[in-house]
Amino acid sequence: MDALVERALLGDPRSVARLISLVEREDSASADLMRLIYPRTGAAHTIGITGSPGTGKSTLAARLIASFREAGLKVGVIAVDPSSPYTGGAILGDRLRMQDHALDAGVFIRSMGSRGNLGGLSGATREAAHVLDACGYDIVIVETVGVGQSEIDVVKVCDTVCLILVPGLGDDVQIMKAGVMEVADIFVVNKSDRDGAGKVAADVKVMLDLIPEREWRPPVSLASARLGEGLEEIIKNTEAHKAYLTSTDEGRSRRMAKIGNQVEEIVKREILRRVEDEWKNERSGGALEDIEKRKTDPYAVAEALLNKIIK
Ligand SMILES: Nc1nc2c(ncn2[C@@H]2O[C@H](COP(=O)(O)OP(=O)(O)O)[C@@H](O)[C@H]2O)c(=O)[nH]1
Ligand SMILES: [Mg+2]
Repeated sequence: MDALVERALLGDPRSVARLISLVEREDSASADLMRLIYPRTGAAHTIGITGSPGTGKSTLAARLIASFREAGLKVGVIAVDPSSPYTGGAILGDRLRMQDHALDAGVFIRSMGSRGNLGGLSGATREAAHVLDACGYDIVIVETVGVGQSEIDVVKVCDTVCLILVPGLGDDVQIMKAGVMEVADIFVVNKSDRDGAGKVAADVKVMLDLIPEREWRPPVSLASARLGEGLEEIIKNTEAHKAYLTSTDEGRSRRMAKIGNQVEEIVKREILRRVEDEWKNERSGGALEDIEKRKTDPYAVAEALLNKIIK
């Protein structure tokens, strides 16, 4: 693995891709890899882009990639959205968007499936982001559909969460969707080339007024990813949020909370992994039959299993 890591750290895209495949497997090799690369992380700015399907996340991501590239930054993209045009590393669907970047060595695009089973997707996604960070990508964009809890968990791993809203989707539904609102650091009302974008932005601001005042008040801006409008403001807002995270006490305590959360998640995932392994053994050893015959009971079996995994 060391040679592979070395090549990846030097920026070889194929080695980077292999490391990400490794973290996707969620086995113990992934933990070993993280120990190797974690000291090299910390420089990247990880930006989560979330919002309902069709709000323009991929289109906006492609625009942002172009802007960051113009600024000379290397960009990694993790798409946790099965419908993203870059599914499978290939450019599908709306072919126009990503192909400009497909041949650019400063851009690495990877899509991650939703097959993670140990505590959802967020672990593998975070580790993939760590890989990109360590391998020299200055910006890591994580695109995900803002629909279930697991997607919210995915964006939570990012430094800055950008929620995309659009006019005409039934604002109450999109805005009030439990959980997403609370994790958003930046709001973007996309498709400003359509009617009603200003109204959505005004509604969001009213709603933000109801949230207890914090040092960071999420900015709300209008954009048209299709026309390439409003990008400077989004980038300015992400930079301001990054500065807040690194230079204020509140930002620091939010970063610390995320680190604590990460440790907890790693522990939970590891416990789940061990439970699954051990339970497989017990089952093939006849534990279910023994319970059925009342030779033992579910509680005793569970306790024996717990004793075995907590070594
Ligand atoms: N009118 C308009 N359409 C847009 C804009 N941004 C994206 N779209 C279109 O919205 C559709 C969904 O975009 P996509 O980026 O795939 O959304 P995602 O599902 O959130 O990733 C596509 O047909 C885009 O061309 C915009 O700013 N204005
Ligand atoms: Mg998409």
